[in-house]
Amino acid sequence: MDFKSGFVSIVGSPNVGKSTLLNALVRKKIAIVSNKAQTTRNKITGVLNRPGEQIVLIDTPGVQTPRNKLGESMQRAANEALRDVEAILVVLDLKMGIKERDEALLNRLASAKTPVIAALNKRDRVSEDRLIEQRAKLADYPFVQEALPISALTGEGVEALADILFSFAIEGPQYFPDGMLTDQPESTLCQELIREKALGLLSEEVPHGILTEIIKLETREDGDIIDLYANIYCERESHKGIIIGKGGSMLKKIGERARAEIEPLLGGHVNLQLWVKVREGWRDSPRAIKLIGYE
Ligand SMILES: Nc1nc2c(ncn2[C@@H]2O[C@H](COP(=O)(O)OP(=O)(O)OP(=O)(O)O)[C@@H](O)[C@H]2O)c(=O)[nH]1
Ligand SMILES: [Mg+2]
Repeated sequence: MDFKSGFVSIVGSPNVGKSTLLNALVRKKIAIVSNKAQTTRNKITGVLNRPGEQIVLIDTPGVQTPRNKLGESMQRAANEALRDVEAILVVLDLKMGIKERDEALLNRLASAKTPVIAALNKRDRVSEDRLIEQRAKLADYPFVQEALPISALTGEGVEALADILFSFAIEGPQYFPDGMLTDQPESTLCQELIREKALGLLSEEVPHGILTEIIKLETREDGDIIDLYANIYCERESHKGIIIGKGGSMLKKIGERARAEIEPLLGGHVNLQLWVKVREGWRDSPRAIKLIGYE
């Protein structure tokens, strides 16, 4: 029998759980997650394999009005992901409810020729009544073929969703070899994990202005230790102080949490060194945006 494959884009408002869902479907953490909006900054590819079939998922940045060049790149990435795919998976947040911006997105998808399915996420946080109420809202969007309640966090409904995704596979090539679950290199995963820990620990406006950059990733000659050096950029001198913390305490915490996840990923002891630097207005700098993976 011929191989079957297809692309499915994951779209939705910020913070609804798209990346959490990507990780749950792929069963590996390939995208970082945080409770701050606009965590994902680029397209992230995840691969689902079944015998003779493959679905390539594309996680996208949450849809939001851009305020700088980075925002524009993010919006473009999310828009591009709607093209040339077998299906579009819209993630909606049951807890927050279907809001104006979700409706704006759904309205845009109405004219798409691509099949649309919805994941009603965070089922673990809401009552049956809430589910019924939110599901009723989708009656206004009859082109949505399925609306499946799930919890990306607990895994409820995720396998059933995977079954639906595989139903969109059509005759086609195996795009990714067995065992390759993402297109992201290890250095990108490390860079992102450091940013995730910073996002989780910092509050207010600081997280949105953070950019991480790996400047060295090298196993020492004796093979025992991996040197990982990274810069954390922020937009203001005052933010730099917050990221470093009293006597370096915050930076230490970010480093410890990042190392705990990076070591199993790289499979060795990691000597992680972090530097905090100020780069004003980097979100409007093409060079900085390139670091995130945009050409
Ligand atoms: N309770 C609950 N929380 C969830 C669920 N899925 C995601 N979350 C939480 O929702 C927050 C946002 O998750 P993300 O996966 O980063 O959301 P996202 O849609 O990728 O966000 P952006 O990348 O900013 O667009 C995190 O705190 C997650 O832990 C779920 O099913 N249940
Ligand atoms: Mg995300």
